[in-house]
Amino acid sequence: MTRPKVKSGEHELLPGVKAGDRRALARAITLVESTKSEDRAEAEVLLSQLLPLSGGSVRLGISGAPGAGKSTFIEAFGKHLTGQGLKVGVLAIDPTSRRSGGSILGDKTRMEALSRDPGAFIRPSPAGITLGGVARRTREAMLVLEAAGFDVVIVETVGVGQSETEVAEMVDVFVLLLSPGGGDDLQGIKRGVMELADILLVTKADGDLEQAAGRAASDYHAAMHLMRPKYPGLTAQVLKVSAMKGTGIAEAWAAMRAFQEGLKASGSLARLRAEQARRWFWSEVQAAVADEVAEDGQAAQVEADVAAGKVLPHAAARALIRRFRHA
Ligand SMILES: Nc1nc2c(ncn2[C@@H]2O[C@H](COP(=O)(O)OP(=O)(O)O)[C@@H](O)[C@H]2O)c(=O)[nH]1
Ligand SMILES: [Mg+2]
Repeated sequence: MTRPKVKSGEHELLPGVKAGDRRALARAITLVESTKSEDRAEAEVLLSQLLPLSGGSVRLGISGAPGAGKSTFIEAFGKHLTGQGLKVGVLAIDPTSRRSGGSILGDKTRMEALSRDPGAFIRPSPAGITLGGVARRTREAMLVLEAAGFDVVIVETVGVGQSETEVAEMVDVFVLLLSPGGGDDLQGIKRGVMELADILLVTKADGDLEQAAGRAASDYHAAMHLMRPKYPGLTAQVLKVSAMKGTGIAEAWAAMRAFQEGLKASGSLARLRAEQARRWFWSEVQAAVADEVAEDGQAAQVEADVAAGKVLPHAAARALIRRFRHA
């Protein structure tokens, strides 16, 4: 294959992505997910051409413990949005899917209607990507979807690990789904994840679970008032939804949109996105420096010395960088 695929300055996937062509979108995302260095160079050409077209989406993070009802909710919510003529992209981050092997399949069957919807584009987690690679891949895939004119981009993550913080750092509105009757320990959801939430949705507010959902909603409402708000004076809203009955979905969307609009009107959105871009930049600097240094012949020996307790990591890192800079 000849690379990069650029004709008269334009990447060959650019027109297709701009037109929202699904094949072009899928290929573009595969390209940005690739870790091969020749693909990386090509991805950077494409991404730099997409960047001026990006930024127009409502960026939503949706998190919650396994079983909280994320897939079912996203399907109903996505259909609600496409029903209004909006284009919806869904990017999944699921570090557990590689181990259990089951969740992607589950998501696929549950989001079947949405994945067939011409107004929606669903991209499951790629297999074999490192957690460190997840953030970049997702941000860049988000950029591709934005450039393609998607109105809403949803990043779905499982509420069990550090990926929540990473997702909260790339979206405008972070939504946490909690199922009723999850128990006192907040269903294994860490307090830290609760603190990231801009909006809490108590799921499965139907049938036998309806009462429990009401109780859970008041408990969470009380709990959120005891937490330090993410934005001064702005306590996270708690709403009840039933993806099964389709209730609360429109209200949830109204709350998310109002939240994002509020951030926009106050200038907070521009500041938030600028801060996110700054942090992303510095994490890329760290990753790039680490990559370069790891290739240095001395690095393995210094690492072994650190592991053996002969030298402290901080001192070893500084010494290695110094040597590297003068090389
Ligand atoms: N009663 C009820 N059950 C639901 C609802 N949403 C999801 N569930 C059930 O909860 C379970 C987990 O849902 P799923 O969407 O796969 O959760 P995820 O792991 O967070 O993606 C499934 O058995 C769903 O059928 C709902 O609105 N009402
Ligand atoms: Mg799921």
